[in-house]
Amino acid sequence: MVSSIPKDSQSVSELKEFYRQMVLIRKFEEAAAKAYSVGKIGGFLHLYIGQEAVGVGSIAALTPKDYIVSTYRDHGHALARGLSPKPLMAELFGKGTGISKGNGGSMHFFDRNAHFMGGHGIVGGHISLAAGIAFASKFKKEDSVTICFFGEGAANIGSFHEGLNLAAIWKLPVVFICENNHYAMGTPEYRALAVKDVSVRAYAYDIARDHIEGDEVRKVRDHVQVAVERARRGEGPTLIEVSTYRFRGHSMSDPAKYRTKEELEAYKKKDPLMRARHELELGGIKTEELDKMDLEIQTQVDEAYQYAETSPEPPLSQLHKYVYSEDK
Ligand SMILES: Cc1ncc(C[n+]2csc(CCOP(=O)(O)OP(=O)(O)O)c2C)c(N)n1
Repeated sequence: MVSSIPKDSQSVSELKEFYRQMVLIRKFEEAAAKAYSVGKIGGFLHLYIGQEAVGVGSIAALTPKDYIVSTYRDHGHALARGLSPKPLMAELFGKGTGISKGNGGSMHFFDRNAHFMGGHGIVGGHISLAAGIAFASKFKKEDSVTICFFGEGAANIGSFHEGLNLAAIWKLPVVFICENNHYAMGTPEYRALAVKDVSVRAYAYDIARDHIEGDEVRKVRDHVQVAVERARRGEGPTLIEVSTYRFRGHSMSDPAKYRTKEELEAYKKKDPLMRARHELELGGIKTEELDKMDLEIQTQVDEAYQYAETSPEPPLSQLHKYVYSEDK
């Protein structure tokens, strides 16, 4: 691991904030996994553990007026956007205090005020929705950029190509971020993907491209920032592939037998949290301070868990609400 040491106090405090967000995501998801295994969470639960630096670094390049469109693996993106862990955990528990009022669950976090436009369960379907959101903000002259996260499996879906084509033609302010964790459920990328690097598909639409390793949070932010600024200047979309790895199975029901222990251990050596922690220590932050931070975040997660557990179920009368738009 080649470490890049934060050079000044501003870089140290920035990295500290990124570390805090990444630890929050990890501890939030560890708590969620525990709740799932004792039956407190139903439906699906896809964990982001191992990929934290991608969401945190990318979202750090945005302003509050920018939009985020995510997949079913959306917990990390929502937390990096600054959404409170309490309504997010309550959503996992299907409670009425959840961010989507308990109607959506893990895959469907949504917060319009925070410009967090889901949480989507259909692989790749949301990529053309992101192009639509970018079109709307361009049309309304909002000066907002949309970023859209998806996996390498989604890059083989028709909606990926439709979304990129329209975004290119209309020079939409959108950044497509492919989080290549090398497996689509149990399918390794080489069995399903015709290219070795998804970002080369940008050539087919004559748009900008980039490729980054996803274990260094500040590097991810720097690269995504270039693309976000390009989009904001009206110069159109970028397709970025970020190479990353999920440490857990595809979802909680997947024991991940299709990959070797050795492969997993090799990627764990590139854990983005470990890297950030190491760089902070090299930048002069004491281990005790980082341990204290970890403990404070654990308390925040424990409180979110408690909030979710003790929150009421949504009322039965809500069952058909929020399904179709209603007269105001
Ligand atoms: C259109 C569609 N086909 C299949 C599925 C089932 N499915 C859910 S996740 C997934 C794998 C997607 O992998 P990838 O896009 O690489 O994202 P990752 O899960 O690795 O983050 C599949 C096939 C689905 N939800 N939607």
